[in-house]
Amino acid sequence: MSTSEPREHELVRDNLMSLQSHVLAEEAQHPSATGDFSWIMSAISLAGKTIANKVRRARLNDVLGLHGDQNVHGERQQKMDVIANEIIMRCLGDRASVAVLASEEDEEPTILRRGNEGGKYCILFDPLDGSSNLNTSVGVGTIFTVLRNDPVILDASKTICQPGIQQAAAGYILYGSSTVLVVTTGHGVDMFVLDQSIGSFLRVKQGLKIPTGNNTYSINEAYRAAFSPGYQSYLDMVHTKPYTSRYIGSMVADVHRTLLEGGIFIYPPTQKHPDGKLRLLYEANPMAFIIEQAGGVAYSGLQRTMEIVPEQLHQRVPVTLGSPDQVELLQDRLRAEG
Ligand code: P6P
Repeated sequence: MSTSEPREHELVRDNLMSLQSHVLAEEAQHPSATGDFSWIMSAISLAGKTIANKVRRARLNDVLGLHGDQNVHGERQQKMDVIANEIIMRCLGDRASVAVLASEEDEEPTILRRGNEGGKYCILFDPLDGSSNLNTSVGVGTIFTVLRNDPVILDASKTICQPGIQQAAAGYILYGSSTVLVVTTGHGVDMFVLDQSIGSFLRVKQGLKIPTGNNTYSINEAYRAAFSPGYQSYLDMVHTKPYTSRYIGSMVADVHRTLLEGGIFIYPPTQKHPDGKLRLLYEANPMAFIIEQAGGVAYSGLQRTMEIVPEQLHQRVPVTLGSPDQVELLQDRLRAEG
């Protein structure tokens, strides 16, 4: 190599990149960026680190178990649901770029700024999805989506009812054997792992792509009797082929495995939840955004999840997401048998 050519050190290709550096580098690529979004990711990162610490110490701090009240949906609320919700509200609440916050734990959105008071973004989140698994140390997670605020619409509940295709960003933080943050801003999917020794999320994967060819399906078969014929026919099919079943019962953990290894995750309509159990705005849509950005597909029944026009904040939908080759096998049955 001539001395005039720039010398690329082998470590330069694989430099050490924190979430903060990554977000600032992304921001620098968009001259019109104002830094507002960077502030939001900074707040989400702080909330994730704080919740991770609380989750790991939950039994030691005696904050496992039920909070006592029911949440707004009449579901049993875990103490940690309340703690995680408060942490996120405190981390995001003072960011000038936030207009509206909406949580699974709160009936109504929290309006921080409206009209010309500023606030470019609305953040919707499930603060601790799968929290009922905490007492057995199963992976749980925070799911979030970032929507653009429309200051003309003064009714926050209308502003946040945007179809998933309008998401500005989405992600989740999995509190598992490691604390993993996965995020997309519509330009691919990036993955970070929390290095607790330095308190920083470090980038470990860029441009994640969901694998194909993995015959793994993830569904709670206990509800099979309530599934429509198409789902039952799909299950009959996979039972006759070399498939593996993996179901953790914590959406963030099940989707994260599906994203990294391929396969399909399914939560169909059931007798107890005829519209499906999972929430469109702050569970199905953010996960669908990530999976699609990674080259996968996401449906609610036969409809693309991200094209559903939401009617209310806590709306539930069926969820089918994963590798295109796997999802198509189910969609075929739903089209043929309903
Ligand atoms: P089921 C956890 O309670 C949750 O909301 C999701 O994280 C998970 O995918 C689903 O419910 C599990 O529901 O009915 O199989 O226990």
